[in-house]
Amino acid sequence: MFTLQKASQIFPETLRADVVPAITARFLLLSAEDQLALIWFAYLEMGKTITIAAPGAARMQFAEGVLQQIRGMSFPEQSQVMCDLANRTDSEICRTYAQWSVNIKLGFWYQLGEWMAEGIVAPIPEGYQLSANALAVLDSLKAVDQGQQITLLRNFVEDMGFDPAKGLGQQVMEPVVAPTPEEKRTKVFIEGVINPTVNNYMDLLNANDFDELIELFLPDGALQPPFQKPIVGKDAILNFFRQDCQNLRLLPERGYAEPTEGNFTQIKVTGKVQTPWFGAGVGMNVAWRFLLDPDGKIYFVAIDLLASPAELLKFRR
Ligand code: ECH
Repeated sequence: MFTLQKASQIFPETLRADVVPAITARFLLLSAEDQLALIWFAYLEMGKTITIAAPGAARMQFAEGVLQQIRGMSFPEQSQVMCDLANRTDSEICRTYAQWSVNIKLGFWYQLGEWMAEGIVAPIPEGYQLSANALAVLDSLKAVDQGQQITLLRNFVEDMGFDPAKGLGQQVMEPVVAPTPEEKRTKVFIEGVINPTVNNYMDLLNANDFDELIELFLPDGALQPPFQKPIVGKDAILNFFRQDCQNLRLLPERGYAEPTEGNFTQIKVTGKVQTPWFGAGVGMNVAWRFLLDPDGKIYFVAIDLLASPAELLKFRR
């Protein structure tokens, strides 16, 4: 029988973008000042080719109080708050920040970035010199593809702040959007795979229909997001969908299904994913590795960020 551990190893030939955790680890060794300046330089550089969408009001309302508080501070105080966030100092603002869902955190930094550019919030000091290590990390970041770059930025932002409960505390998230009305939904076509569960998974996630989507999973089913531990059980997965997966665009391209032990089926699909933050501007190359039970329910699905576009075509035979 399959265990979670064993399930997570299906399709072992899939090459993930391991540069992401590698660069993240090097980034975390830098000083807070270097971290903030590096993100600023990376953000400016990326802004030349991709445009970030301004977050909606629904998302921003939760960060509004802290943002206004920061806006009212002197430049040195503002710089201190930003360094505290990067240093994960135990402070009021750092604790509040840690409770926000990742999209609220990104919206918060988006606003600070706007205010830094407008001179309302302390900028990175003019002529700031990155340390040699920070320069090397910035170079590595610039060398990876855009899907990997935005994943790195998101990781950096997600890890800031002070969380005494280490992610187990109450999370503040933006309101859940209504599912797309039936007549406006689209259907994906996956070359090489005709499987109702897999197609429904893609279509329901694209329609933000999380209540139906979760019914595709077994009660002890698991979902493993890129570079994370599996999320186990329907409640936890549904919570993750509502919090992290609104308005994603899944564009699966092709796949391969094969029977495996115990009448289970393993299916690998590759394609692209777009985030609402960058829309069609950034297509992340991903693989979905599904393990379905004999009734077609999802026991396990992993989403991997692929090392290179060549991985989109790699299927073991
Ligand atoms: C400034 C300087 C000071 C410090 C900071 C600054 C601001 C930085 C800002 C950064 C903004 C970054 C953003 C990044 C967004 C990244 C989004 C990503 C989304 C990936 C989603 C995927 C989804 C995959 C999934 C699939 C499933 O089937 C199941 C669910 C799921 C400059 C001020 C900090 C503003 C906006 C990478 C891959 C396909 C697993 C979710």
